[in-house]
Amino acid sequence: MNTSRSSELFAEAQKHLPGGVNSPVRAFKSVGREPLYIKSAKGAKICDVDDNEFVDYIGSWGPMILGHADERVIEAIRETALSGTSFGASNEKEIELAVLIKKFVPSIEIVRMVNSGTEATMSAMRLARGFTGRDKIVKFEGCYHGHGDSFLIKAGSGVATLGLPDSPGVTTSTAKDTLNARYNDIESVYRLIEQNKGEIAAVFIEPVGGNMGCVPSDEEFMRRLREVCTSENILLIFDEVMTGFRLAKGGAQELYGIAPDLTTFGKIIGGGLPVGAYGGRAEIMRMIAPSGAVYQAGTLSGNPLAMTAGYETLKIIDETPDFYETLEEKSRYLTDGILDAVNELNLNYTLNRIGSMFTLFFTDQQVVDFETAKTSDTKKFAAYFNRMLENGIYLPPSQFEACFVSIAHSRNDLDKTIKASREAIVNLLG
Ligand code: KE4
Repeated sequence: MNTSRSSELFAEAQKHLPGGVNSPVRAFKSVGREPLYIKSAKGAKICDVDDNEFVDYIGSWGPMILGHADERVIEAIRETALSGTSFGASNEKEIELAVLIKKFVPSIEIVRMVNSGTEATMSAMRLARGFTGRDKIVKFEGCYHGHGDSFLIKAGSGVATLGLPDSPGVTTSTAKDTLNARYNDIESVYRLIEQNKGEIAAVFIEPVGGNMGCVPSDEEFMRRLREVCTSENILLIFDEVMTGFRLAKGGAQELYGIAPDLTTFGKIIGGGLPVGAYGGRAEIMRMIAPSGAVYQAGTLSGNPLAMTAGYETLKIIDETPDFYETLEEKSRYLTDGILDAVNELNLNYTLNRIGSMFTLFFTDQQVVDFETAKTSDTKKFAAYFNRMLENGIYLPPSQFEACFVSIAHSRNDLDKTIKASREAIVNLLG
């Protein structure tokens, strides 16, 4: 596969950007090759600067659930842009998007728009501390909540991909207020609560882990987590930046039938433009300035252009009959096909899937948390990734990420992926 133009661009980029990229996981470091430079995308396909075309399972790390460059979204963005992109003032579109988010997610009574998932989780954390008067937070090893200092302790996604236990620059005084529990292990939560009685403001969780690879939470675990947070007056915060509007209209909280106190959003609600949001119970959210004393602000928050992209995306989902059923069908067809080859070859790799999120782990262990995810053979993953790329399939360049199926993936795309996966696995066996 000719990637000479990408190579040239990467060499140039490294003179100007840290590691040549604007987000670490894109550097392809853990798969031992240079990153590709993408010039265009449409539907389920992306095209690089050397005119190589791929079936895309990154979807910009989740936002592109409709597929890339959906005409209706592009047209709405174009139309809005003609009247200006950002005013730094209130506008009708921010209300429209807020109303739609509340329609989809009943636990949201009040919501604040921000510009990224990281901003959403950082703000939700400050709010939880302000509301409870407590300092500590509980997160789960392997979960990733963006790059806010308090979350960069045993985090997933790029932190795990690069094998960084924690990040320099996070002060010990910050780190001491972050407690790490084990995903799907309620006893580890109980122990932290006992050891920090009355000091924990919130438990942050990805209700379905997407940043250690795809790791769904156990229903009983989630039920007991809700229960103990309620009884201990600890806010339960669902980080649905990835799962929001991905797994169902109401996200993972709809699937699990659990109402968190706060939820953070990102990705899909921006329809490909930078949007994050956090919201939840009115009595909590009203503490956010200017209705309350907890400060949070943003120059581009709620700008009409990004609001339009998000609103149009959610509206299309809302108006497409059987949207999630179709997505489920496509995703099941794909992963059944991938597993057929794995089973026929008597390999016992683990494939976790929930809705249109999935990960093939190169381990024979059940993957239920970060520890078991880390038993995966990342060298095998890298070889599989590169073979798939050569075969025209673009997967997340890390064992510790989730793949995303969009509504635009055709049967032909899925068959091509299944065939490529079978070939890549046979190739692994040498
Ligand atoms: P952003 O700040 O990247 O918009 O959102 C941070 C974030 C928060 N919470 C969850 C559950 C997330 O998955 C993310 C970001 N996800 C990664 C992909 N695993 C973004 C990709 C990247 O870092 O380049």
